Amino acid sequence: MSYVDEVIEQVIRQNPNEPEFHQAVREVLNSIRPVVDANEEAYRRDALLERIVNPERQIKFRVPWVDDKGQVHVNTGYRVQFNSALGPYKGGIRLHPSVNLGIIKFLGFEQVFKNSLTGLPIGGGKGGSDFDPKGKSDREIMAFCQSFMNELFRHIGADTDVPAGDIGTGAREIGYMFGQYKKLKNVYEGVLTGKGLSYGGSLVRTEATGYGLLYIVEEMFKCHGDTIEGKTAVVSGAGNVAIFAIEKAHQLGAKVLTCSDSTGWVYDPDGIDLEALKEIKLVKRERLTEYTKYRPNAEYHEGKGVWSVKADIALPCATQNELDLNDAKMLVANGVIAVAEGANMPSTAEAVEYFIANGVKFLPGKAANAGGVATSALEMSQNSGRLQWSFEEVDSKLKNIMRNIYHNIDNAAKKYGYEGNYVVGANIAGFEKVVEAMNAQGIV
Ligand code: NDP
Ligand code: 2IT
Repeated sequence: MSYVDEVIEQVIRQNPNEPEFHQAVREVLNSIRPVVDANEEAYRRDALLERIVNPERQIKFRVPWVDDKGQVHVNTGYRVQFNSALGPYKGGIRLHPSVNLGIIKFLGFEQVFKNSLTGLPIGGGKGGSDFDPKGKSDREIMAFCQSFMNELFRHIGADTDVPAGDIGTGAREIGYMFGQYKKLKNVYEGVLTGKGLSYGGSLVRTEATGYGLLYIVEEMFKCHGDTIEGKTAVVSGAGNVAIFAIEKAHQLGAKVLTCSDSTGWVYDPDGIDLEALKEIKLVKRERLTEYTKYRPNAEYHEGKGVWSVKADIALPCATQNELDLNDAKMLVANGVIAVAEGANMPSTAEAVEYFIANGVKFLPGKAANAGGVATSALEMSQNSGRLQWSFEEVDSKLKNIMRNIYHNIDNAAKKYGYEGNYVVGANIAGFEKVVEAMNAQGIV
């Protein structure tokens, strides 16, 4: 049996009931087969793949908090410090009832290679809790965030591990966590990113993932003699990533027809009204059912459905495995040209295979949504230097990073005979840098 297959089998055996982690490991290890085959003897001797798939450290802890009625709740907190070969662990905190160790491990594993692709000095990690922020008062959110930090603070630091936002964690939550960290450690440092602008945040970080997604799509189109201007797009999600992906898509001249949340989706034939969407989601924290009150010509549908709408570009920006083989077939039948993942692993393995087999230009999340964490790393640089860069400066650095990622993954795919396969390109390019750093640092 090949070394890759042995390690995949081992991961499944040793990490039962973690299907998302298995899926992420399978995708990466299958992609890097050409590199592993060329180095099999040395990699086996050094147990390189076993070291890559085992997190350096996993922390699981109790998070007790009191609701507004005086009732005590207990959630579970996680931080998986996956790989520090390239720099301090870096990755978001997900607050969602579906969170479990396997989901945090899949996200942490992906983060290692994504962070490598940014070209910046950041290792990979991820954290979160099964806490559900929906419907909670600000005081309840603060109580949860403070309790979460009461344990997490001893494991993180500006040079150790720097968490940030993800599903359910935005500027409000980061603010409460930062305040509690400072209180407990008596240190004012860039221990979290995605901070508010008044206390060390970076301009463009809020927009970075969505903007970066469109910058890499733009570069890919440019290299194929095409542009985003005049194209139609379907977007899923209505959170941080989706909103700013829609904003940049509109700025670049595309028309975005859809967005969604966990209860339903919106089709707006005139293009999503961003003012309305921001008001509903960022200001009022309401459901998408409200959208048609602002836009009577739009349609609201319960459940899932954005992938049934005909468009040139599809941008899944909600969550893992939200786009399956049937969705991929509908998109291809409707003539989709490009799919770029704003979310982490939103397409199932079968969907990805179908896109690639049908000549769709497919940009995987670890490349396409890397603009968020890249701008987090720029926030870390500004914090270390006690500086604040202008919007234009950060935005132009972000644009360059996304262009470089595109060329890096495109070249890696070509080098190994997989031209146009950006999944293989991203995994190989991300992997090679991590391996070089791990080899240089010895068996640790
Ligand atoms: P938000 O919490 O801001 O928004 C998430 C959006 O996705 C919401 O509209 C939410 O709907 C929807 N959603 C979440 N879970 C589900 C689900 N199980 N089924 C259907 N819809 C769902 O998160 P972000 O925008 O920050 O994150 C979106 C994705 O992007 C995630 O995969 C995240 O890991 C990834 N990502 C985020 C980055 C960042 O900088 N924030 C960087 C890189 C990747 P509802 O509100 O109804 O739950
Ligand atoms: O998945 C991701 O890359 C993020 N949620 C952002 C992580 C970060 O540290 O900014």
